[in-house]
Amino acid sequence: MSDRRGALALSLERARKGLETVAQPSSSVSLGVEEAYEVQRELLKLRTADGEKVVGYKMGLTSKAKMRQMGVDSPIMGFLTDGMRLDGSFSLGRAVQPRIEPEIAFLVGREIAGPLPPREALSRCSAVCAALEILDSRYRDFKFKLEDVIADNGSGCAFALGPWTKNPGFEALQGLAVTLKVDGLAAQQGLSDDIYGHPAQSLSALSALLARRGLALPEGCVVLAGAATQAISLRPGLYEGCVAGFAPASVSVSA
Ligand code: OOG
Ligand code: MG
Repeated sequence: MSDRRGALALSLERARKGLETVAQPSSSVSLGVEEAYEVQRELLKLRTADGEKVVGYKMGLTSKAKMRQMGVDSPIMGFLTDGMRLDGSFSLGRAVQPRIEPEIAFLVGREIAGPLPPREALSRCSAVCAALEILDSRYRDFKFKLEDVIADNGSGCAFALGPWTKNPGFEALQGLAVTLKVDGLAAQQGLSDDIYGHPAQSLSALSALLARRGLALPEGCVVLAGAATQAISLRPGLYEGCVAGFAPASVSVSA
């Protein structure tokens, strides 16, 4: 590991814990995508050394809505830990500039050692659910380039899952309305197809990104496929991530 990667990971982890923002690495150095993933790996080492466990992975920037919103045009992956999993509530005091977005999540039933095509990757998932992701960029003004956001674990902060439903198969996951509700009212609306054409395509892309780094998706692992809509700023209220045909994921946000 170069000192540069370790130092960047440490500054991002300090910013996360101290609820501060830092300058985007791209403002002073040219990282490149591979080195940015190495910074992400160093970040994960810091968190596992603190007792957190990896419970899954997230894909990000898999929809046109998100790519446009963030000005980044390439999908990315990040890790999810047990410390990021929410049990129905979230306090704004945990984050600096949080945003929320509706997602679809997969539960891996049989190891996915990629790269696997979408239908095959999906067939190894035992269950699917609606989910919510809370993002919190460690960068000033929530602005970043591709390498910056990869290093910062895809702006990952927290996630909530709805009840798991048996995997209904590829066709049944096409064309489903994905809605973010705030206090019962629709705030953002998209379709499952907005996630990389099909959320299973996102799973497939994740399996390839991991395989290039010698990693697989183990049984029991959770995958967030990426938001179908733009993310919105988080304020106190009741948030629901809804996917047609599935029970919603909900989070009550307090000041
Ligand atoms: C990057 C993370 C994007 C998604 O679902 O598209 C993401 C960001 O928008 O800060 O998680
Ligand atoms: Mg997301």
